[in-house]
Amino acid sequence: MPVERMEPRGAEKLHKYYEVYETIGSGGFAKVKLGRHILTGEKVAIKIMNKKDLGDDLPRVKVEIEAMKNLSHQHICRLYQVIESPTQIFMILEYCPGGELFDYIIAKDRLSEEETRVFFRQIVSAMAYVHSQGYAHRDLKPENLLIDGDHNLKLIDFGLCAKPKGGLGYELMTCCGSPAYAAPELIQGKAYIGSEADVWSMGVLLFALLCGYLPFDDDSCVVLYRKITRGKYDNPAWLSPGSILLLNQMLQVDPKLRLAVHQLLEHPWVMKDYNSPVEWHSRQPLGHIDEDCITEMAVNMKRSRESTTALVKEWRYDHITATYLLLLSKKQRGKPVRLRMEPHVTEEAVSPLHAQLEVKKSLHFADDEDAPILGALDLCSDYIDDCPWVPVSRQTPQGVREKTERIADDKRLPSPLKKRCIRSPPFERHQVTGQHHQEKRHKEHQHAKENRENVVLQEKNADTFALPPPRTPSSTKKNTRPKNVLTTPNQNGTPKAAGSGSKEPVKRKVAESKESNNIEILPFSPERRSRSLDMAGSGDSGKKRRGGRVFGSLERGLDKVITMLTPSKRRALRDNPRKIKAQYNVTLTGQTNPDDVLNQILAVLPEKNVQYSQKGYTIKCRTWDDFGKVTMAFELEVCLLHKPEVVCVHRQRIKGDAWVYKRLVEDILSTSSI
Ligand code: H91
Repeated sequence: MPVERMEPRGAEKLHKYYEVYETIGSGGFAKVKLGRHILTGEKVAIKIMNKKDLGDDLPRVKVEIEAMKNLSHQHICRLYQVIESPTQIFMILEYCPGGELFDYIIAKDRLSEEETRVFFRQIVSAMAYVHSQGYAHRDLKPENLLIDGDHNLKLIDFGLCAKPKGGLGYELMTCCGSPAYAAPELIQGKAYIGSEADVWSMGVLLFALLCGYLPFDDDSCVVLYRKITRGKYDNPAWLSPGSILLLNQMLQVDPKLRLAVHQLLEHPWVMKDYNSPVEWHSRQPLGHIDEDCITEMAVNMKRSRESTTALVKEWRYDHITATYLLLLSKKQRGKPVRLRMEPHVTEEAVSPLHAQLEVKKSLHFADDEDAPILGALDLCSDYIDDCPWVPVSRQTPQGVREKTERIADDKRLPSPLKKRCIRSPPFERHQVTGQHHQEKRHKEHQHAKENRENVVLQEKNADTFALPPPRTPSSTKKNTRPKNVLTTPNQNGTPKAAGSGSKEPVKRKVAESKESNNIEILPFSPERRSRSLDMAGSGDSGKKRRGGRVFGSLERGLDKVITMLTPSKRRALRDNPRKIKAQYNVTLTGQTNPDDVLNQILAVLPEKNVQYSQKGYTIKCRTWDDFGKVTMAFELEVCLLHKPEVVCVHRQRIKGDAWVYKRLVEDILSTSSI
């Protein structure tokens, strides 16, 4: 039998252990989705890569995986599991709900020295550890630092980390890497020490934290390289003498004159208010085995603790490693060290954990307030268009069609959104024997099947149609002023002219609102930037038309999706913008009419050479280079803030350089005069 048929395909394996939700970002050739580890109930980030797309970058992925297997530190994103198939690689990673540090900085414009210090100590801690393990990161930037649930930083993206030899430096010499953070010796093609180059990048990062922009920046790579090699930058007036000194010591063109990481650990600026050096040792060293986690796994697997320990110690980065590390993470956050128990064991002898998971699709997270909801809104993303594992429907189209129709008509079956409400005692232990056991097993199987079918239905729907038709038509435009901004959704379905009703004096964006998470939401401040925007790909990209999916013609299946939605979500789809809480990536407007805001943005996009597609209050934006390659993808969604009830714009970068994105969105939002 060919190997491929004997081994479960990567996608099947993934779905065996994880529930997979919406795309939360992308990086290079990877797509990142939110997921949940079924046995522990823990959220994870799933980095998905197609080997074919990776091409020559495949070795980089291998480098990243090997590095992450060797690194275990409180400020480094943890790798839990790697699933590889002949065509795909899935990396299961620690989930960081706070998103990128980059977004946090730009949401606050810049950070105070005190807050910068908190973050910078964590960066120094992570880097000292990385270097102590013999690695250099070589791609340090705020996009590669994520914020976890406790507001701590986690370093990601070890794809460029390696011993400083060979072609990896070349990547950073070209303009497509992260040249703004690259050390002078690196861009000059000199031999360099990785840790010294990392300190330079940390200096650039420190500057970005304290100032909200880059010390060396230019649209032209040649000019940018010249600025970096000269090492001259301006210190803005708000920097303290201590900050100016530290930056100067880190941004030394001669690497031998630059501070070393060990000097940073106890630098006076770093120690201020702490009076203690940075603690860089791992609080979770690789060799240590936690007995509580072993006990729980041993019970679950019906194995001895000894053999369970031996299995875990193999560190194969399979579901054993993932279960152990996720249990440990639960324990460290003070949650019960519990796995979902299944009363039965199947013949599949490889491992009970492995065997039991078939029925665990019925696991629900009713108690989890922020459990992701797989609704049509989440599925409409046309960035989620190429997941080979998703549509079981593609594998058995006939059967699925029958099932989906039946499900949609059958009001008794649980809807996907009811997933949140159905309580199938996930983390309770239950003794089930005899007939009860049989019945329960049957029920669980039924339940699991129904749930799976619902997932299939949603996923299939995602393929077939993106959104129910809005009250006004969707549109896809490129480089042309929207002829019909009349397409804006509004209360009575009457088309409006662009900007109509927005003739009132433009109110400046609200800056004083403090929300639950204590984030002061500030508008972008384009005036800080001296330079006007000159987007990559702004050339004649209008000539290029992308083939492929078109939003719309969605009527088929509309009713089914609507039926699956909760009343509030249904309302959201039809008439009103989404109501959201304040987040980092939200810009408040002073306006109260969401349609006006939407129209104002739509009117500006063509001027900025942004292609967009609008569905309801969401605008998916893209820019292209002259070769037809997408240089930037992001979404703007007009929403209503909960309190105060004002219109706001939720932004999400999907792809592209973070600072170019920042400038473009600043430009769009300020030109829209919202
Ligand atoms: N950038 C370099 O957008 C552009 C939430 C979110 C939450 C995450 C956990 C791990 C990773 C990303 C997460 C994430 C890439 C992760 C880890 C490694 C890695 C990659 C991603 C983006 C990709 C999406 C990210 C942020 C960085 C979100 N992301 N929202 N938890 O290599 Cl090691 Cl690519």
